[in-house]
Amino acid sequence: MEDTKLDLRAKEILRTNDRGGYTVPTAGLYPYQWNWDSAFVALGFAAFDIDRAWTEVGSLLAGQWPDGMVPHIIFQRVDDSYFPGPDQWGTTTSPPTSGITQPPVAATIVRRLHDLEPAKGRRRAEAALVALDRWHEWFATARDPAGRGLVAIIHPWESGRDNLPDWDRPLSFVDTSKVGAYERRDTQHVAADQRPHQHEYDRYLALVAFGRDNHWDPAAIAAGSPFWVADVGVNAILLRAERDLAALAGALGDSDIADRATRRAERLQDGLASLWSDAAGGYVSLDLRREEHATTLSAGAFLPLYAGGVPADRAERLIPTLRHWLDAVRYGVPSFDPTDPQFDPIRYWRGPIWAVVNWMIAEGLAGAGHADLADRIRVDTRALIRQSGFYESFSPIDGRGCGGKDFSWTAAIWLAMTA
Ligand code: 9WN
Repeated sequence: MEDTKLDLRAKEILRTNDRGGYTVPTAGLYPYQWNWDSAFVALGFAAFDIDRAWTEVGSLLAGQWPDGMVPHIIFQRVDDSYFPGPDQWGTTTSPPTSGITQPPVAATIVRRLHDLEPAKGRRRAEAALVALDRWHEWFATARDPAGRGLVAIIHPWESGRDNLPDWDRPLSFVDTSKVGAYERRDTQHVAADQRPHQHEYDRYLALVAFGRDNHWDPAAIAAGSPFWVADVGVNAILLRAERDLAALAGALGDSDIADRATRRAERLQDGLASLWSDAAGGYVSLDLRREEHATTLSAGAFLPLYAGGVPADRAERLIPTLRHWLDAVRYGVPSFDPTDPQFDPIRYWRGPIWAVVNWMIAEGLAGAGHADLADRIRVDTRALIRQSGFYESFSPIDGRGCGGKDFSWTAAIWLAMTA
């Protein structure tokens, strides 16, 4: 298909997945509103319908909890084609939501929407600013009670990179003996070899039960969650989001929020530095219960470049590693080290390429003065979509589409990379 037709198709996918003020990631597999998907969807809509982009942000932030958390799923309209649904989460909001969050990419995108048309977006940017500040403050308190500058995730789903090999060891400590029988719905939509294994799902559900049994109380979860890990992806995305929130607050003349976001960013900058592993040769996740760094690299290793402020000697190690990865596969960027034995080109976050991660890595590279590499990643992303269509993810080996098709965030990134 020619690029002009793909532009039209991308817009059509966003329109078709629009359920009235919020957008589902894809029909069938994911029938609800997801947090970071919605933020990227807003970026895509911004290429042709800025009002609709702001509506997406508004419906996402309307799901904010009283304590500031913005949930990972908003169950706008109950649909049993997805499991686990509202009953398993046992939250008490209306509409119901999950009890966990997702990578906080929203502030970065809200800043972009505002900057596109500052006068037109002012009122909605001001409302979003307050909600985003509360969400980031929640991260700083609920997920970093010790104040070490690293926020914890309590479930692999909070990383958005669900079955990354980084979670294998921390998950091995999660007791699944009380997980009863259940029916997975994901493998009814998508081939099982492109989805997480059953033993991982059992642990995902045990962690949902832990949160539900503790009424999603942040203090109880911080004290006892069997999974308490600093994901390099979430920490880098939050640091970038704090910087963007501070800039947005400055543009809107809110010095209180600007100061708070700047202070939080300074703390996160120190925390992120502690995720560097000389042994792995890059930034990795850290199991905060055991003080163990992950021993392998994922695409998250490059996200501190997107956060900004990576010291020159560390950037000098990351860039050759990225080039080496790109030379090892046909398309970049694989979600996991393609030279590691655990790499699997079609199994979800253990190898496949994700357009949204490519967008963040390319933004980071461009900002760090590596325009050539940023272009290469954008060229690959567009080539994958031209070859295979708007899939959820893609094999780095042969470019085939994996997971759900006509996927909202893939369409959004096509539009964002064209604009
Ligand atoms: C669980 C919606 C979401 C993405 C995640 C992706 C996948 C859900 C699932 O789909 O996760 O949240 O059921 O597999 O891993 O990043 O937000 O597209």
